[in-house]
Amino acid sequence: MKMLLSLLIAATAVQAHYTFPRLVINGKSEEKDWSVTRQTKNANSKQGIENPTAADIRCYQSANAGAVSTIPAGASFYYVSTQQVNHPGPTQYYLAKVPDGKSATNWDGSGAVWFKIFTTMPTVDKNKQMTWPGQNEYKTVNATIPANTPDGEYLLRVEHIALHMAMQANKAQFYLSCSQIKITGGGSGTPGPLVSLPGAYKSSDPGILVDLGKIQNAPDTYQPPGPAVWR
Ligand SMILES: [Cu+2]
Repeated sequence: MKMLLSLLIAATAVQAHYTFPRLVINGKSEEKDWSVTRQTKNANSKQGIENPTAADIRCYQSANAGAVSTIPAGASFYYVSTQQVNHPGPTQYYLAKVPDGKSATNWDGSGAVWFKIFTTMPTVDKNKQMTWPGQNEYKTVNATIPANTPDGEYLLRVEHIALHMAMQANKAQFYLSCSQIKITGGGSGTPGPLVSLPGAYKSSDPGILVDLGKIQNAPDTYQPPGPAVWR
C-alpha cells in the first residue's frame, strides 16, 4: 500500500511539471511553440532541473530557435505554461545582451552576461497559506522590459523554481526557457550586476535549499537566488 501510494504521488508529480514554450509580448503570443523561444530538453518529459550548477541551468535548450521577436522597452510580457504552475516558488526573469558579431539566433549566452530584471516574493493569505505571484496559473507572472535597457538583441530567460521539496539538497526544481528577442526604443542604462549561468547559483543558496514550512510566518525573509534585480 505504501508503495502504491508513492507511485501515485510520483505520477501526480510528473503531471505537475511544466515548460514555457511561448513568449507573449504586449498580449501578442509568438506564432507557435518554440519559434522564438528555444526548445528545451524537457519539451516532452517536462522534467525540471535539480542541480543548479548544471550547464542546463542557463537555457536547458535542445536547439536554438529560428526567429527573433522585437519587443519595445517598457513592454509587458509573460510566458504561456504547458501545465498549471502549481508548485510554490519564485518566478524570475533575466536578460543577456548578445555581443557584437553574434546574433540572438546563434549566441550561447556564455560568460558573466546575465542580469535579473524581475523576481517575486511570497505572501501569506487570510487562511495563513503562503502563496506566490502566478501560482496555479497557466502562465507566468507579468513583467516589463525595463525602459532603460539599451537597444539590441538579447536572450530573455524565464525561470520558475519549485520549492515544494527544497528542504532537501538538490531537490528544488528549475523550470526555464530562453527566448531570442530584439529590444527597441530603449535607454542608456548600464544593466547589472552581471552573472554567469551556471555560476550564479549554488545548491546551498538560502533561496534554493529552503524549508518553506520554516518561513511560512515570515515570507519576506525568503531570499531569491541570484543577483539583485537591476534598477
Ligand atoms: Cu511538479
